Amino acid sequence: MNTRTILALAVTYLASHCAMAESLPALIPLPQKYETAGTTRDYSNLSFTTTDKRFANTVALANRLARRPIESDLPSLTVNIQYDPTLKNPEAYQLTLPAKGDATIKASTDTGAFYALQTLLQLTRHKLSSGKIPVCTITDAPRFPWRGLMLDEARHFMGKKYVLHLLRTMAAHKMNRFHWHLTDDQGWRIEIKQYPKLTTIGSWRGPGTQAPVPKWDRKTPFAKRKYGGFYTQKDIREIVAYATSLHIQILPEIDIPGHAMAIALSYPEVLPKTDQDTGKGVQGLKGNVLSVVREENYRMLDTIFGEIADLFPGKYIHVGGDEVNVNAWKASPEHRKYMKKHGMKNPHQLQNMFMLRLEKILKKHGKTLMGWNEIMHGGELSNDTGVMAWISIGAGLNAARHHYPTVMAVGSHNYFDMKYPGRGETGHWWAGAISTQKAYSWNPLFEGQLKPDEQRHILGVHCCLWTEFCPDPTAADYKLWPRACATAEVGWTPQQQRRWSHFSTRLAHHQDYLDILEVGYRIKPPQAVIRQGVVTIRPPYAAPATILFTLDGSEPTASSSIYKNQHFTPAQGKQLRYRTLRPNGRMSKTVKGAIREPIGTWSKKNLAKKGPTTLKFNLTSTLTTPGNWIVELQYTKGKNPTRILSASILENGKPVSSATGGTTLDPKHRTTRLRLPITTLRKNATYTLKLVLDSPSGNNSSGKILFDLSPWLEPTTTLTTNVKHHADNSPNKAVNWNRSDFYWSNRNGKKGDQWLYTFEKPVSLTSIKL
Ligand code: TNX
Repeated sequence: MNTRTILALAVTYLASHCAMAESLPALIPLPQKYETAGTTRDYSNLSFTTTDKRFANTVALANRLARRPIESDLPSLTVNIQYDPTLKNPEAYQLTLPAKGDATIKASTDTGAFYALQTLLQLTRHKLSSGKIPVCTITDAPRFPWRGLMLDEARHFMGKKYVLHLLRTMAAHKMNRFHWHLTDDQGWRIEIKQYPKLTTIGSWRGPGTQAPVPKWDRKTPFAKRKYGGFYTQKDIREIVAYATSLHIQILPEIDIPGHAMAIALSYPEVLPKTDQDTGKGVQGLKGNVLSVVREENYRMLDTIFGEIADLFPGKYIHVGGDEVNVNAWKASPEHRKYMKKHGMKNPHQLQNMFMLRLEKILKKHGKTLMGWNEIMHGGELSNDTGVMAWISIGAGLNAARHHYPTVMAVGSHNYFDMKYPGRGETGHWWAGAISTQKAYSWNPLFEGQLKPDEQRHILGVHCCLWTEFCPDPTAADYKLWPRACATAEVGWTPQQQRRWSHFSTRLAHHQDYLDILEVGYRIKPPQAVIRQGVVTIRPPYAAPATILFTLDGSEPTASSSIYKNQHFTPAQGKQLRYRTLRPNGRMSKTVKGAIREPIGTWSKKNLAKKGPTTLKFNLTSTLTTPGNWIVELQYTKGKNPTRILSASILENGKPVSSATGGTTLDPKHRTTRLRLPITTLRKNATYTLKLVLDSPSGNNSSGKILFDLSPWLEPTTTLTTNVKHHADNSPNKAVNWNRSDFYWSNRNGKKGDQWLYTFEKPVSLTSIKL
């Protein structure tokens, strides 16, 4: 190769990369194929045309949405929508934006054309005034046919305006299934003409009603007034029509036979007659499980599902089936008699019998049953019954192995009622905190664990917003977005094209589009870091961001100082308060203080091939004060479990503080910390941190090493209790000061429970949190 060829190659390489960086379309979900020469084209307005009737709806909608109120000499760009039968996937499209002449959209259905329009709207950021469009060709089709989102309106009622807004936001991300959790213990939200008490009684709770205030509302304004609401059938028809126009199918859910307290309060006769205490279900409630042997209940359900089937055009109706307290049946003589008569050994067989009868009722109304993964308990179901896996990935794999159409809606990656990680974030955390990265970084197909004929049964992905801790639309938008942007891409984009780093960069720019759509997404706050004695603030995301700060401990407001790479001292750092400001005036949560940069990492590069490794880090500029210093290991990835054997602080080469025995780090146990108390520091001494890590099965493991002063006292404690723990969340973990470890029992507290804290040395405490 001569110099010239090499130069030419280098230029081509650079050109293609610059083109990518410059024209990086902030599209979410990322299309299958995006080809561009890196040039752009100016235009004023977009106008859509077609000669094919099947695209009439999209053309009308497009002309309405894409109109930009601008005055300009530039020509408008005509987009022709054409029928292309070679596009086999009904949701596929091709969008061509040439340097000259008309643009084209090709699709085989109106849905495909609609998705091309969504891509075009994102590309042009319509309403933003730049009027530039990249010259490109996009060839696109979804990876999964099911890309869903669930909203629980039983716990808190959001109302029609919010639902319409949510549907629009979903469609903008090419999500096509809206799962509407319309009933639960705390409320029934859909008018049923033949059972009016479901809404006159079942939709209301709190003062002036028969329904109790749920525990999550006891400290809110909802505890003080009658709370509730429901959709009339007219509202439902309007919402369904709107969803249909956005190519979204609605999956209504009536949660039975458990989670049925709202039905039971309206029509108490639906409950089993019991001769013993039923105990409480997982969520601490009684009186919320329907009788499955009372014939009248099936007539009632037939009527209810008949009305529902008429309202919703989709294929499936979701019947819940989760968390049923089967003790309600065991405590009933009629149910015991039924089991005996039919040779049933366990009450889950009753649930199976109930589901088989519901399958028939739904079939009669032209619908197919779908339910939460517990519907698989107690026996086989029909082949076409859909299973929505929530409790674990394993539950989804199990359903796919049984060849049920399976939707992956697993708590650990898709439950957006879980908190975001970070201080000040609220919400559930039984499935762990869920970052946008976590929502993004998984592959629902599990090719390594499912055979191809099992993978075929995975319909797609689905995120869920349960609303116990989400009282209103503002909270709902915050919890859903941008995590649901991640779900949308997991469902749409081929796995080999998905990269978190690429996605997070696109997401940073995509926020402008979310602002246009008026989505109240969570704005990522910046983070201040201490590095070699200097405090700086790191920007929150990879797009221009405005950061507001104060140094007097007050909450930053729109008129506070704007951060421009100033340096602060660690003492100022303690007073520092800062947050992100968006162009529309919305702000992130405020963050206080600064964190220390990791002092190092471990990975293949510095770990021995197998067995123990000693790592050393200079602490001289870090160790500025005596106190309870903590070394924390945060696992990021890798197959081989790694353990910290010991940690010590060396003063001029001699250990002055040591600790041993951290937990083994793996994908389930991601952090461990050891305490290294320092009572005195010597002037001019050199300090070193010495760690011994052990990776017995190989060095495929990596993570960050943090070293910081503990904000707490952290006395050595043991905890003993007579309450049984759940899984490996044993009492000793609750007092090890590891934020990710906790003690967890599966039952509520009761009289006679004891927790005994023993401190190694006397301490003075103001409180103990349980
Ligand atoms: C479990 S997921 C439930 C819901 C709760 C949710 C909270 C499922 C089928 N049942 O009733 O709202 O956890 O995360």
